[in-house]
Amino acid sequence: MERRALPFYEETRSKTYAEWDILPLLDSWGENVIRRSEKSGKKALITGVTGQDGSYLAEILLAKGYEVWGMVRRSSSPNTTRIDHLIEDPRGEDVRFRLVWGDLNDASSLNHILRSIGPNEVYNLAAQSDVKISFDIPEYTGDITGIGAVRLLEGIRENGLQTSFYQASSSELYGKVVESPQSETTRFYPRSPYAAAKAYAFHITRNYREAYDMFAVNGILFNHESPRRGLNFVTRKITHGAAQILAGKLDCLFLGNLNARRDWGFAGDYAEAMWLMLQAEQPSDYVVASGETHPVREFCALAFARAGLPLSWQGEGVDEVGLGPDGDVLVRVDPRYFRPAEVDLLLGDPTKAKRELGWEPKVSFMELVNSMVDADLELLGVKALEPQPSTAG
Ligand code: NAP
Ligand code: F7E
Repeated sequence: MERRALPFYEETRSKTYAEWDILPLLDSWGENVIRRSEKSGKKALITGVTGQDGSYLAEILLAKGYEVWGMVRRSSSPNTTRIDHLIEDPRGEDVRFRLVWGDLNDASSLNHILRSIGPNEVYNLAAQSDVKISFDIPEYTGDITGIGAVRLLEGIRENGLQTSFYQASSSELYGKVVESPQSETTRFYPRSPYAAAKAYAFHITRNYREAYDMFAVNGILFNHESPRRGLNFVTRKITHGAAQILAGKLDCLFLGNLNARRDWGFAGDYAEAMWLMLQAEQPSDYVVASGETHPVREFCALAFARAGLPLSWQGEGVDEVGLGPDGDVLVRVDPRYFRPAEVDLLLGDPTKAKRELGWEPKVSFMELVNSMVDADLELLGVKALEPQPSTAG
């Protein structure tokens, strides 16, 4: 019997991610990840299922035969766009993907969810995840991104559940880095309210492992991106911006610190690492990274070139501009996007995850850039310009 998707909300949407996001990229990433396999008998709860990572993880777990429960918070407009393609009629038989209302700031909802589902695995991906915005709403960020983790851990402990717990820790913990590359033994130096909140969540997760013998682990994930990345993060802002310029909807893209360097990978690969961590014999914390670092300027140049808008850079500091093939200014610096304290360089060492978990990323940096640009061009219904003749030589 063919399954009929029923939106979580009593509304219909014209376009879902499924229509444009399952790109050739995924050919190199894995099989059609949405296809389900035989039931594994395992139940997983994902907080943050509506986010970038939550949507990939849900696909991966469904493909592995899990029954997947996603926690969704109330919002005034639909926030399930990334998972609409997974939603089924809850009245159907053998429903494998279910959504429940809850919020990381509401312990009673978390306790109720944990008690009634009794999951084998909990993936805590929910967070106020925007570093820049965390300077504007520091207390809220501490409550959700930090204290939220202990609300879940307590819920598991108090309900006497035998549940493995994954905490979405972050390379932002390294902040003003004390060494490069950063590994599991590198000292933390948080540089934002977001990173300070993640530091609390990291340590409380480790503490529950040691104090209560829980299978509770931290994945210290470096930046990971995809066509599903939020528009306020720099990679997606750039790829969407290039597409908007081609569509005639934007004249110039304004960015912040072009010199910041990040270790970027593909979110689908990183979601696979989350699952691997909970299958390990012993609970431990792992760095997940590509082992390469690139400046924002380079990501921007590659993305614009993919769109057929090769840039040449002129000027310095806040006066630096990226000129398009016709000499138009397509990229400018706007200090409003600078942060009160910046993380200048991140470069991860994923040796432990590769050795102990057998984790290997399948999508390269160039494939990531290209797939994000291609997805945004398709989303906005435009094509890349023909490659321009080289002016060099
Ligand atoms: P994201 O796209 O911003 O998703 C965040 C998720 O958290 C969304 O589902 C959001 O719901 C949910 N959420 C926010 N506040 C909540 C609350 N009070 N109660 C319940 N849910 C709430 O983030 P992501 O990129 O997928 O990242 C997933 C996790 O990994 C986050 O914890 C992030 O901090 C961490 N992390 C991310 C990266 C990265 O490069 N992506 C690297 C390291 C660590 P709405 O959809 O309703 O907003
Ligand atoms: O910034 C610089 C900015 O916002 C990357 C989150 O998922 O990864 C993410 O945090 C860099 C920074 O990501 C703009 O200053 C320049 O140096 O894409 P981002 P992030 O802050 O690294 C970590 C691992 C997480 O854990 C977080 O949850 O790019 N940058 N110009 C800009 N950044 C933004 N957002 N916008 C700009 O215009």
